[in-house]
Amino acid sequence: MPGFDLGTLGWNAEFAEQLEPGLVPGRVAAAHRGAFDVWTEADAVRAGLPGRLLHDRIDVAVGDWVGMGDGLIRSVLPRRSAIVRNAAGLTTSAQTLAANVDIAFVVSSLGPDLEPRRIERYLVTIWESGATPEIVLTKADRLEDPWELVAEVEAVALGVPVHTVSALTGQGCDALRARIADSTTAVLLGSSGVGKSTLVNRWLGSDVMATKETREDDDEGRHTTSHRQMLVLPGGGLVIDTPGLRELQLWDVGEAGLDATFSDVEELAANCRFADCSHEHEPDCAVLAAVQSGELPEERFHSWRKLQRELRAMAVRHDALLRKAEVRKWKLRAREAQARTRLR
Ligand SMILES: Nc1nc2c(ncn2[C@@H]2O[C@H](COP(=O)(O)OP(=O)(O)OP(=O)(O)O)[C@@H](O)[C@H]2O)c(=O)[nH]1
Ligand SMILES: [Mg+2]
Ligand SMILES: [Zn+2]
Repeated sequence: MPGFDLGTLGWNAEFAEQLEPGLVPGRVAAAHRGAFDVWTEADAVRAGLPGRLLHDRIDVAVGDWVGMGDGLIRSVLPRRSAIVRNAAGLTTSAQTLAANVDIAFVVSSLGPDLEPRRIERYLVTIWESGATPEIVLTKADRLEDPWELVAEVEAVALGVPVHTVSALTGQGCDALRARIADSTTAVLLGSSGVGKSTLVNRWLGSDVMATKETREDDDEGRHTTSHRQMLVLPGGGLVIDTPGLRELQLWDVGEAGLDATFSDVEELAANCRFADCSHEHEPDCAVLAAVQSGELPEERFHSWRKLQRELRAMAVRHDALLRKAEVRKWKLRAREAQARTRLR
């Protein structure tokens, strides 16, 4: 396979400064089990990680810029943005869905399964990531009049653009494509079956990504795309197609994403009598007053509270894990010191 022009992949002076001398820059285009497709100036290679990085459980994601040496990934350059979720499972661990992304498209299909609450959750994660969210509503052709649903989404979007498209008729597809500028990277995130890969294929002008065969509506939910894949769009720009996410568990302990997604609630809260108002029972609580008057929809208020609780719980668990790791390190050091004195 021929090589790539790094500039069109988004390489810039900032990244170049971070690269250790002697290493060759490359961008991770796909992640497979234990191996990565890396695009460099010379070619596209399948590369693994050296034992040291494996041991450190280093997190390599599609979109990462890496330093290559002897056919292995030697280093991961600091990210400009990273979309991180809590990996499903018993323990909390971060999983980077995509790195160095400029725009994150939150994709849902227009229909009965459309869930504004799920979109809110995505927005919190993306605002936290450093990328800019935009909302994409697909399969506009299935509805006579999608505008009521679109309005419901716009109500949770607060200044985030909402695009309505149909990959079947082509409606809105070119306008959406135009959002991805030269040398910038977009990622498509959303449930399985909403039409992410169909959209990518339309932009590429050929069926590069496998899509679901049937157009049965009740077929949504089973995965067709199996791994995250970065693609170069004709005319410039990059897009990362991802397998459908069943759920998006929040990660990161900051509240920046929450504040950005719920700036309407934050604005109200600024008018509460007490600066540390919990918005539960305090007198002159502007948030509760807005819920009572109907200015702030009750569901949105509950959704905000729920996400807030989730972030707090995560922060606490995070702290506990850190403390445990510290204690373990301490004990180990004490034992080593003991062993040394015994040897003397
Ligand atoms: N009617 C209609 N069907 C569409 C549209 N876009 C996609 N589909 C159909 O929806 C189904 C799922 O599309 P995919 O592109 O495979 O969905 P996906 O989001 O990539 O799914 P995963 O890879 O599993 O995450 C396919 O049968 C598509 O033909 C659209 O705009 N209108
Ligand atoms: Mg797909
Ligand atoms: Zn209050």
